Amino acid sequence: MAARKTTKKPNVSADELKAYYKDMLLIRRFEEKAGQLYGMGLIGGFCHLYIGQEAVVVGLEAAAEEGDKRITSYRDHGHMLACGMDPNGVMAELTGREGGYSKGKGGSMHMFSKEKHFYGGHGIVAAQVPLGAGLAFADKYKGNGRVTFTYFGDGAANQGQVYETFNMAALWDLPCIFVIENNQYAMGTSQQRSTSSEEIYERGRAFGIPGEAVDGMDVLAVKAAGETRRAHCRSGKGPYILEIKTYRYRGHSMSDPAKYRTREEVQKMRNERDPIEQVRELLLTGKHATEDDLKAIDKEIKAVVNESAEFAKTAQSLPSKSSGLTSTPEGETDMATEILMPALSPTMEEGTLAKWLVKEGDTVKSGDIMAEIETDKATMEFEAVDEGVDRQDPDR
Ligand SMILES: Cc1ncc(C[n+]2csc(CCOP(=O)(O)OP(=O)(O)O)c2C)c(N)n1
Ligand SMILES: [Mg+2]
Repeated sequence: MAARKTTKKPNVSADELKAYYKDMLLIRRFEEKAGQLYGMGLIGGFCHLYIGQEAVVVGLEAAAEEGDKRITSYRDHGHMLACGMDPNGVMAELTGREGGYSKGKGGSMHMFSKEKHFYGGHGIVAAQVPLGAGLAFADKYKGNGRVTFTYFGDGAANQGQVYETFNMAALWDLPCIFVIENNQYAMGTSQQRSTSSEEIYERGRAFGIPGEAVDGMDVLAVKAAGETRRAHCRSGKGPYILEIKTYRYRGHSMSDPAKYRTREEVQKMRNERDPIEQVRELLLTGKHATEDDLKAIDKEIKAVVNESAEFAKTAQSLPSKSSGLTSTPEGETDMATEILMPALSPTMEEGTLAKWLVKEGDTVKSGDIMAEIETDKATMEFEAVDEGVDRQDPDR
């Protein structure tokens, strides 16, 4: 049984690198837009963003082959986009529209695509793990050589049904890669506080399932591990555990002010380990792309995401409440974007502006924290939804 860390990186072409850059950027921009629509009251219910974790799903999708299956938790928008589901259909589902993947009745956590072999979107922690083994069982039974990618979190890895599943998957040599997306937190609980052993990939040892840890901020490392372990499963050797060490930049869900960790911790990860920036660097230093090429890709991705948001808004517009905060792209005063207080629950609609974290006139980037609002339930943070100049209008 092998239980070790991988550092191997594949040789990769410029086209492949560009494809990963694009795929990760699509997820990042899509999620930022989803956060923005949530803040505007256009998305209801829970919404768990995947920002920071993009390399996990993009790397594994690069290793997957036609007909392979995937199943995951509620933090699922990235998985849908990476396996080729239509951004318009995903965004429209978030806003509860007829054109959404579940006709607007499933929302963020409940979307499926038989065509793309995406089996959800599951809100009950770890519930997708036995289902993933079931999908793999079906493929083994049919003898079609397909592999199932069963994703779950570090928190879910402490659930009993995961180990019942490991037992059966090992017993029947199921072609299943158990992908533990270890983003270091389960809601507000850090891995150190919730998990007895640091190396979750070793948890298959009792069942004879090998595992390894992978750097989840490095899309090439993820792809390499995915390819090798897919071949393991395909060759009839049974399941494999990939613990992919990653990080989520946002709170657990849109209503989480993330007070259990410092802003510096998040910022350090963003500055030093960002998966998209790493590929950007490889593209530029390897002279595979120029700054202008990358700007053109950015523009293309923004257009796709803006179109999905337009599509998601066209069926009908929902009422939204203004907080009076605006962010204006530099030099374009006719394009102010209102930033609206995200609802924490159906009864939490009011709050007090506790403090501004930027000054009037400051330039902000998408994702920067701009202000804190105190409500009777929690302290909320406002994030900039686009790049621009902060305008604080007290009369609104
Ligand atoms: C059976 C069950 N228990 C508790 C919850 C509440 N809950 C939702 S997400 C979550 C944390 C899961 O964390 P993790 O598996 O690390 O996934 P992440 O959110 O980090 O992607 C909990 C406890 C739930 N949805 N289902
Ligand atoms: Mg987690």
